[in-house]
Amino acid sequence: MKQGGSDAAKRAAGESAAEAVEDGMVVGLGTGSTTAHAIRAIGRRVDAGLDIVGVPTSFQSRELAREVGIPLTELDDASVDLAIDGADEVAGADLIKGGGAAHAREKIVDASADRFLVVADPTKTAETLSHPVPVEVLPAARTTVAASVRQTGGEPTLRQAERKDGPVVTDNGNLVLDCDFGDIDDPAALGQTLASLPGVVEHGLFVGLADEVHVGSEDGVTVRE
Ligand code: ABF
Repeated sequence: MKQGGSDAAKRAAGESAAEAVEDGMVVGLGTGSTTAHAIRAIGRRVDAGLDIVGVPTSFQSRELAREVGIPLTELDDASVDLAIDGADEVAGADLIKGGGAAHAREKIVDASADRFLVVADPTKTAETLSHPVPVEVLPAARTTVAASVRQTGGEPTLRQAERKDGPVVTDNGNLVLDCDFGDIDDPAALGQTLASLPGVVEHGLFVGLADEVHVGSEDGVTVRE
């Protein structure tokens, strides 16, 4: 995951997106350190009387939302007006996500939202996507999916836990292959190929999904539509 951005830049992006939240909304709460700033800012607004409910995208975002007092619901019970989420790389409206291994739930929530705001620092922006694509796989499909990824020109790596005591296991009980394809000239086609592989639960290409990208910096925020 690209992590070069400063906390001030992440905070600027997160707080900018949090301003788009309005009374009565159902808000998708993404994952990661940039979105965490948005969740905290929304929590402060809830303290001040904002009436919203959140739909978390991960265990991590659920815990933070609870901590800052945002009432929560499930996607089964609500339709999302606005989602705010981070990214590992952004090129136009296309994203690569999944550095936090939460991209399956993130995609369900972000894609269902009427409006999806991406929050990022300048280290995440690119002309062409080239970050390795996280692919969540059923444990039994790890080897077959890795072979298919190699056949399509990618280099898969099974994501290991930070303590190197085993693989990362997602909130859904699956594994993650980080698949390096170099420059991705046609993200939509690659996304379709990955989605068609038996045993793939979800991949981290979010093609054309971003409605707005809030890019924070030490000096302020640029909003790209
Ligand atoms: C989640 O967190 C992921 O989809 C993305 O990989 C990551 C971004 O985290 P951060 O804001 O900490 O860079 O949104």
